[in-house]
Amino acid sequence: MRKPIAKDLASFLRQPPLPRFRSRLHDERTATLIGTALGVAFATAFLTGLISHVLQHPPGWLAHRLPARPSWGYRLTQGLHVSSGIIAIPLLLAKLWTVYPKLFAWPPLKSLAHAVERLSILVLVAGAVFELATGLLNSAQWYVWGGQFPFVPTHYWVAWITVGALIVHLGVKAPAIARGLRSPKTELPEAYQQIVEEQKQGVSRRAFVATTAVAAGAVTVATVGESIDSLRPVSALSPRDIGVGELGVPINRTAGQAGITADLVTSDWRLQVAGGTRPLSLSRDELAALSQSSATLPIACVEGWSVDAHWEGVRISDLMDLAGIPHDADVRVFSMEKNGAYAVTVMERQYVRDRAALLALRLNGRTLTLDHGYPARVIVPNRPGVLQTKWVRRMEAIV
Ligand SMILES: Nc1nc2c(c(=O)[nH]1)N[C@H]1C(S)=C(S)[C@@H](COP(=O)(O)O)O[C@H]1N2
Ligand SMILES: [Mo]
Repeated sequence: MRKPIAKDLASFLRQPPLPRFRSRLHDERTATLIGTALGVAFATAFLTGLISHVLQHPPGWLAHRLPARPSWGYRLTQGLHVSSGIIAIPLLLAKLWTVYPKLFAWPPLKSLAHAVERLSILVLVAGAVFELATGLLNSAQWYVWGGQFPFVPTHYWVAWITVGALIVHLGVKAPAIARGLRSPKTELPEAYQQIVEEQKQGVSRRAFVATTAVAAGAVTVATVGESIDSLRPVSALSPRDIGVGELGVPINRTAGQAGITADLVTSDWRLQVAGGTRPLSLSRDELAALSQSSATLPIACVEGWSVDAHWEGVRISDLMDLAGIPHDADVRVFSMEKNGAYAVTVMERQYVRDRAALLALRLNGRTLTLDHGYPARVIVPNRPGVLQTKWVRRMEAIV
């Protein structure tokens, strides 16, 4: 009596009745085509993410080598970072759909190498989903994780883990990728030839790849207007609308959110410039009476939006000279803000001494508004928005 059951079980285990997938949409070529586009998007997001990380948290050996030019450098790389992440979303969905039949592969683990491969894919998919989801939510300023985990270091370290898994994946899949990249016309295996005919009724690979490309293009056009002004009218889905905001510039954190109230910046506000041979304490009128400079520089937020603006104020280099601060000094900038992550920032000497770097008093032809950093704020070329300190009260040479 027992034997047949054991036999059945054995044959069941050898070949369980799992679904079979024969469509070309799940084959190596489709996976490779979509995977290549996804790989390019991930590589772009990773490299531009590294740039952003280094600019915000420069390691000591690099701190003085980061260039203050071109002034639009960070605007470009961070725009690319956010758009490559957004374009990766439809690409990742298409890729997962293409390869999900592998979930039903049998046996699930053939060897140690196979186990490592599957584990790397698990890490890769989980990491990719995490990065794209947190990045998208962050660009929309929807901080759903609250105090659960800090976005910046988590997004940064998960990126490394994901890229590590991606490299393992590419190594393991190199032969399949090579096959997938070859022209299918010359390489059609026979068994495959036979099912091509019966598959012709379904969605063709070309249609699937084209649909994916259209979806990827559409999300890009619909969002990239937050950093390319001329595309604003068609960018209905931008995480941020750069048209909203006082004086033609959006506001990432308002004075209210930063705890800055109008009565904090009454007439007794003074700017302190310390650490040099001639410490300064200047009222806003005194700052405005100094020689004024102007510059057209973008605010490029790490969250993706960016916009060019015309700034007027005192050249930071002039101010440092006036205070007797040496040319090779880095400067610490203090905001009136008490507890924010950007209340105190460091400005390395190459930014301090750039001729376009300003302690701005005016924006787009008007006095700064409180939300834009009145009475005075920093604007420096090629730096992330988070370092463009608002409501400055003190600048101090680091000696
Ligand atoms: N003191 C202080 N400065 C700050 C911030 C802040 O939270 N506190 N936010 C920064 C961020 S994230 C950006 S993008 C820019 C935006 O400047 P804006 O609000 O004038 O557009 O200000 C920066 N300066
Ligand atoms: Mo920002």
